[in-house]
Amino acid sequence: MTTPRLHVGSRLARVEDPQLLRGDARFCDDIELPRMLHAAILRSPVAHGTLRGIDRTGLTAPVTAVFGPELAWDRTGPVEVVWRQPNSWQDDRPLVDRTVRYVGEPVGVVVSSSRYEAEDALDEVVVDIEPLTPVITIDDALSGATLLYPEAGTNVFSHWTSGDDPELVDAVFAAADHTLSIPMSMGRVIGAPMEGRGIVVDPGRRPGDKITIWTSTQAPHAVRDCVAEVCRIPQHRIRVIAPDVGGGFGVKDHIYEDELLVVLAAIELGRPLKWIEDRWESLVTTAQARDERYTVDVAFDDDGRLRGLRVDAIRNCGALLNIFGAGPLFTLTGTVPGPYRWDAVSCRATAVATTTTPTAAYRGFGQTQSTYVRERAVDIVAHHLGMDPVELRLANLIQPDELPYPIRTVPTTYDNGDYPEALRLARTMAEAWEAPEDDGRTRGTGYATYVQMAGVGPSQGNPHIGLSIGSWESTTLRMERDGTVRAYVGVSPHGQGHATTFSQLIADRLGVDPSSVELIYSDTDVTPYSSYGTAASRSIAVGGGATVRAADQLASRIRQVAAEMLEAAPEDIVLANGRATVAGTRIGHTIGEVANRAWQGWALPDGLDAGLVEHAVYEPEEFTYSYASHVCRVAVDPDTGIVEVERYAVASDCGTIVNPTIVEGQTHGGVAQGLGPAILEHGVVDEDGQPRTTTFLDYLLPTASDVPDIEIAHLEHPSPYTPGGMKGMGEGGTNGGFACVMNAVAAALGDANPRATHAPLTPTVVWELLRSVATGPPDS
Ligand code: MCN
Repeated sequence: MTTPRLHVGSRLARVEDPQLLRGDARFCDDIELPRMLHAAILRSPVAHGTLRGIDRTGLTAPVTAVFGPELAWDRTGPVEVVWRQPNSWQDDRPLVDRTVRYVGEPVGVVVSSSRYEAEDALDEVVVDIEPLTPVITIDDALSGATLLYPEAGTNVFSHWTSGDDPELVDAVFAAADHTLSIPMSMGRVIGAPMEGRGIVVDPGRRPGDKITIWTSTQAPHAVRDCVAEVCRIPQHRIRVIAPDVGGGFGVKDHIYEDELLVVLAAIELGRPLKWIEDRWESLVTTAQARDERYTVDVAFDDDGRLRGLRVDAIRNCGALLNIFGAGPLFTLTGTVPGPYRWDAVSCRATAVATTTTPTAAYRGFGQTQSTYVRERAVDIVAHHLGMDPVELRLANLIQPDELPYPIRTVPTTYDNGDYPEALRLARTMAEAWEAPEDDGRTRGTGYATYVQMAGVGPSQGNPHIGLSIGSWESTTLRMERDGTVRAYVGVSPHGQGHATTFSQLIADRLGVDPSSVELIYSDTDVTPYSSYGTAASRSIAVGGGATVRAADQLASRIRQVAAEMLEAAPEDIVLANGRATVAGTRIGHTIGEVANRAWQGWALPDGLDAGLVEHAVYEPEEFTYSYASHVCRVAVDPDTGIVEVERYAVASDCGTIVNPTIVEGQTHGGVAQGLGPAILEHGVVDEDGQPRTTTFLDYLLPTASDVPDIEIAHLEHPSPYTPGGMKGMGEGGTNGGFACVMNAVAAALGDANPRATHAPLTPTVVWELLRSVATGPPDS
């Protein structure tokens, strides 16, 4: 059957926006309950130490309760790591350990009738800690002089190799005309969603009552599962609701230790309890990202042919392995070959523990890093050979007729598309930019080309990579008696516009207007299960896939009922414009009339049950691979080192585009999140393990004035796998944006190009690079 395309592909205005713009949205902090108390979290003030307990003797503030670590000790189950990378020893860990390992680590909860009083009490309660030596950097961790988990005997959480046989890689490197070994690094990044984390817990009045939790999360079912396991409560007694969520970017894809302590405290007190993260907590205690170091070896020939890639990546995972472990490092190594034909690729990955805030999921989840190391290396190769970086890329890109194409580092294949066309389109857009005025600043143009792995699946592949959850999604559709539709989905949006795009998908298949579809999500008592909610750019490919399936099933059911009413064959019934008509005639009924008949339950076709409800599960057959080429032009001020991103263009393909405006918005936001950590954002920790970027004066998020207009050109090769042909793209802008800006700044630095391999390139770094001697990596 061909895909109906009336609303799919249209620029329908986001149905989510009016309430957000009018201030009518309901975030976690807007939840008010009778008898509700407020929590503040007791945290470790030091990076490393032995927790002796809590001293309440100086307490004068009026508090309802102070819970120390004993709230968790001996009464909770372990917090599980659901994705365990090779050779990993931390499969789970206690909710509150007897050792603290980062500044801000939660060790207890203060509860009072107001947050102000609870905060005052925090100053009077002493967290008693015997200090230990902090371990801050990757080198500190690898030295092993101080161990975070002495019982493990190492600070290496996990390590593995992937890709081609080392002998093949060595042979390719030996045969190549040139090899370069390039040191690179990427600084620590902080997610910083506009709305911080937060949780409101209503434990019910009596032991055994249902516990209702409102929390700012991307994955309500994952929160439910974790609360049940850690707090030892049957799952059916827990209801988790995500109200409106003001951004997540990966950092809200799991429940945190402090939030679990709030759940325990609420149960203990038998009163509703609210905790809302403040900005300091958001910048210090919410999971951070990256903080990685790489050695990138690249082999190539005189004519610019890329031959071999060898990446040694080390990630600072911080104090503990989060729910997805060192997953971003796994994705980095899996996706590093990108859209090029290599003769051999291999990777070595090492995840280390330090006494810093844990690093975990953040938009890109390793693919920003893989794009960066590869695309930066490709530019350096072009620079080394004196070739045009675009021509060098074009000569090495996988051609459309070579797809599907096997990936050298993971046992999957790229699906379809035209990678060279995206790059050519990006170049055409850049060539149309007017020449800049000579204002004393140095210009540089940079490119980045990538393939984005999205829509993870199938589930049966997960055990082979150590992932203990599934990758499928499901949707239940119910057409009401008047022909309006309720769609219950497992994915849980927090800015991606699902209510708009999912209704577009459904509307076209049922022949109704999108305004008559209501999307219902983010409530574990009401919606279908989703193991990890909205993350990994999977919602439209996997959740949308399930929705398309359910809509097709429901359409078939509506056709059968209509056919009986119209004395026609079901295959002759056309659903369009709110009517079910016999093909080629104007004879028909409104869809509401047909729906009413289905719910009345009489005069239905033989064997057809009453009602109009369909449920469909979609298990992805394969990943989807969207792709794009980015290009930007930067201006570097030689006196200050300040970088301005002046022009930016993206040519991208995410299969069937459901809503171009939303896809473009996702790309804009993604590019901003790529640009920021390239030139502005840097999470800094001092030698004692104290975070130094604890306000937005220190941690420089890009503002509207830092992000230029972004031109976007679309290609559209529908996925051969997903129902509807959609591919995921939500993280792509970030993946391309980071590498593209890094390459542009490096180009602006001219001969100094190869040295700009350590991100971020903040004004100070750029200023210093402009004044140091250019020394590229030696050609061996
Ligand atoms: N879309 C479309 N047609 C396509 C592909 C996408 O219309 N072919 C639209 C859909 O509305 C889809 C959205 O674009 O929901 C993003 O696409 P998808 O790749 O399916 O990503 P998800 O919806 O699963 O969102 C997750 C992704 C991730 S992993 C992060 S991190 C992220 C992001 O989305 N965090 C965000 N975008 C964000 N946007 C906002 N505003 N806030 C965040 O925290």
